[in-house]
Amino acid sequence: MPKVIIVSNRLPVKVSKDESGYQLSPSEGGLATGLGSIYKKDDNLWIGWPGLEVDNEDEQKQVSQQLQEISLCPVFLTQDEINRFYEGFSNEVLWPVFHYYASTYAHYHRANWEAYKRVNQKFCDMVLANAEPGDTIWVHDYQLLLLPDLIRKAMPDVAVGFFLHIPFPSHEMFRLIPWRKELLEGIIGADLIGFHTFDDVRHFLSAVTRILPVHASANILTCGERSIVIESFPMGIDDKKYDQLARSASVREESEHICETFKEQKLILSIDRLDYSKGILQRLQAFELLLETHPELHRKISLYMIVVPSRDQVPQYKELRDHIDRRVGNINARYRNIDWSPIQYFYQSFPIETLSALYSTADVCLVTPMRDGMNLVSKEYVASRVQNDGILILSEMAGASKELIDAIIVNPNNTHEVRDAIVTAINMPVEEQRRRMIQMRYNVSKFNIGHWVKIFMDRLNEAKQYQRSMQTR
Ligand code: GDG
Repeated sequence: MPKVIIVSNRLPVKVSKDESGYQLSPSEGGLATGLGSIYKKDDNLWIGWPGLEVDNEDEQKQVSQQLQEISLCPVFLTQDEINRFYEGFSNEVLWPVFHYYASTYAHYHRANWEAYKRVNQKFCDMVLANAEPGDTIWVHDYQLLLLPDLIRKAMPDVAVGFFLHIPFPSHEMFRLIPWRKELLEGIIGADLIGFHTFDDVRHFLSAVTRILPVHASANILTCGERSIVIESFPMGIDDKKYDQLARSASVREESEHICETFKEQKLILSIDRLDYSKGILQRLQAFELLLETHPELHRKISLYMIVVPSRDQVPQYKELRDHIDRRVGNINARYRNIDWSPIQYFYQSFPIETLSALYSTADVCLVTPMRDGMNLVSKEYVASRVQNDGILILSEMAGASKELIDAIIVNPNNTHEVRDAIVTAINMPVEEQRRRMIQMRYNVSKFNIGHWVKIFMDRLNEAKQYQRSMQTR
């Protein structure tokens, strides 16, 4: 029976080591939940890096066996590969360029590019060791752009799908990368290429038709004998999980405690991974402007800001963290008084129950990335608002803004506009909040993660069947 193989840089599991050996704890992320319906079935599997270095062969065998029991298959990476393929190329070329930060943060080192190629080949070898003709392979994200073509060349009779979780930049930005041609050749090895938004599709088509000898008609790319389908598939979340969490007794108890702590204040929530693309410093600037120009709001609002540690061994991220620390310190030092601090700042990760309690309690959720493929936090906030109230302020640069049109949409670079949006939000009548929230909840629930997985897989099967019918003509 044909299998489905999911391939992503990271496996959906946290692997840690203690005295009794390796411990596995499943990831709670949305992607892991959504794809759980696939990789846990029949002989299907998920291939990826387990997230820690295991250099001893016996230990690698032991970890592989443990992972195999839960349908996961590890690709082990050395420290040098992690430094060059992951940090050096994925995070210091592709991430900044794709988020429009090329001139500030991109570093083009040939040795890192060579490592990127080698590691994509390593993933390919693992796919080939497990795949058979007729199988379906779904490759995820910017760390594996070369993989679709490597797989297709070695095993033409499999269906290959590719989905990019981050934005695809305009051609003018993409063309800066010295290895742009090779990257595009890698991606178009897939039979179906998916992005979060129609803008990403447009940018991709524009780049690929300028750089490679291919032809595009609507969303179909023709490359020699092959036809490749390019489409947008906006990713959803596990809405029911957030709805149920928000209604659970333990989360309600935690919410009551938060309400009590911030009584008589409007609570504004912000949650991001530490990243320059998330617009954290610009958000703080808008909040400071609010405090400066609206003294009547002092003691009446609090910004609850969670920044989840990420890539903080990389110098640019460490620097960003220091800037955030300083800025928060300055704002609090300037405006706080004995019984009120304008910003509650946490540089740590919280259990999902605490996130749920914050989502359900916060009057406003402030999501203002400078650029974001989708942004799941905005959807999780909506799914948690079981009373149909609350206001989402959302950056127009997040993919989610194309769907959550009942949010207050802002340009995150416009500090005055973000400041005004906060004022509008905290004064918004409940009927207006409900009208907007009901619409957004409908959207988040209808186009949830299950729907996303289903339409991508259905479309991939159709695309491959079309390919086969063209070849047998
Ligand atoms: C990439 C793209 C795209 C956050 N803090 C905690 C925690 N989180 C969880 C959230 C959410 C996830 O992390 C963050 O997802 P985002 O979508 O907001 O952002 P990225 O991590 O940058 O994801 C993005 C996504 O891929 C999917 O395609 O939307 O554009 O950049 O789920 O809930 N989870 C826990 N504790 C925390 O403190 N447990």
